[in-house]
Amino acid sequence: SRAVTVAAADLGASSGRVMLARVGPDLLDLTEVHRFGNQSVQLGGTLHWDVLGLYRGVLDGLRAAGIAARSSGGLDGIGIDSWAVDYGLLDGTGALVGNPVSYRDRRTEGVMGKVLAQVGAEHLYAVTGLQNLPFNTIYQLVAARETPAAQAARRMLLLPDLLAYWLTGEEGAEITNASTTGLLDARSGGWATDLITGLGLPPKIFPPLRRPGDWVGLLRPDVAVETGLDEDVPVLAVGSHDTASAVVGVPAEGDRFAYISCGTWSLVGVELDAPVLTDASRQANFTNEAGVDGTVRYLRNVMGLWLLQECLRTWQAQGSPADLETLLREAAAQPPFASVVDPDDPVFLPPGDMPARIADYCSRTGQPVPSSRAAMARAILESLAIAHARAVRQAQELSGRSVEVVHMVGGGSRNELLCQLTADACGLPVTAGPVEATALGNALVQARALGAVSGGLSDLRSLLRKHNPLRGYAPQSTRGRDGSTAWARAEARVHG
Ligand code: LFR
Repeated sequence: SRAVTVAAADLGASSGRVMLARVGPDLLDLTEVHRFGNQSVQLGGTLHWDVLGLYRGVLDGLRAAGIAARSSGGLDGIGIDSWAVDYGLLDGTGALVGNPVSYRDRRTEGVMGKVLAQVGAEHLYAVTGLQNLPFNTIYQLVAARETPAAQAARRMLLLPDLLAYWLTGEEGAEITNASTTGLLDARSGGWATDLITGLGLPPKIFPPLRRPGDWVGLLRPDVAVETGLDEDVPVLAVGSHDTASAVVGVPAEGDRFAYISCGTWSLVGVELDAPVLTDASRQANFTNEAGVDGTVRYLRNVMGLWLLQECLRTWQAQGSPADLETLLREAAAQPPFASVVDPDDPVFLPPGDMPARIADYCSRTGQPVPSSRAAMARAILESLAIAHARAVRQAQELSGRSVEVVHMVGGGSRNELLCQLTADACGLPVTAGPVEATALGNALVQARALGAVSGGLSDLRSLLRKHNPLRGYAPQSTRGRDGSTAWARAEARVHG
């Protein structure tokens, strides 16, 4: 089998990138060819994504990828992944109706409660196996059910599928991302039609499903012209939910590992063969999202570095930006456990003045308000470490899988303080890297579909271990099983 050259477009809540990967049986090489910012936009009281800006970023990236790939014989494939749950609606002519809305928009406030009262939380979990987040597609669609855009819709396409549609003209819903909608049946793997009709949503808007590795289609002629690529370059389905691609990109050996895909969110969990649909799992709000190769991503969302990102954005908007590297160095020197928050508190979900919300949380809970930016950063990172450790522990308890190492991947795995604090809080070794696990997972699934590499996830992962420098963090304080350590006491302050 010959090596292939593929473009992996990975869209995150704060930036998008197109990476060029060369993959072969003993080759895995990744270069960034284009990076662009992404920010949601408030418009007329609704928080939108700049979806055309994202599409332009993908086109620019593909053009750059095509140029960079010339020396290796051109591009062999294109794969797209992004964050989950958000979507665009198409009318009967294939035109976008309305601009896609961000999952952080307030239109879903109160909707989850109403839907749960109608269909029953137990029933919903039994059907979908999905954690309840207020922004799941199911709640967004119900919130917008009566709008003219929804009335005009012929199709609902999740964001990576929408971009793939614009590139190829082919409609579909890739399953790893479809599994985050709250409208997919966890057992049958198909759309949960009874649930859909019961909620007054039109079943016809849900496109046929496709799997990672499936052929989506060839570039439209106008797109080929626009990007300078050949028309015969295929778009391939990958784990189009970024977290699904990130989990492929976890360089683990064996199955006794937990992962933390660490970016705007921290997605914390284990990889399983079968879903866990117990009542304890439902109450702990663990999710069974579809992974690549029929695996189950059994995990929980932890609010993640969003808390720090929003602090930085607030300080910047106030005219006194902070330098992240300096801030983290100062945070490392701060006294431990001054104040901790539950990062998953819903007050932290919307965009806005994060330092004020954290200060507020601290005074509400009788803790000192962080007196400096360094103290604020320390409080955030310790709070995340506590939440990481709690989710790793619960994932083991609820699934029966035991964990010997925690893999941190994604942008957050570059944050040495967060990695060390996570190792300490878990009482487990942390292996950090790769930073670009998502793009690597995206590229590996394409390369396998194109026949350049073969085997299961464990084979793809050994390629990752061989070609990526990883960094290890040993836990510096062990967590007593009786819960008497400083970390356990700190956890008790938020989960008393
Ligand atoms: C991470 C992620 C999470 C999903 C959240 C919102 O980027 O995809 O998995 O819960 O974004 O879509």
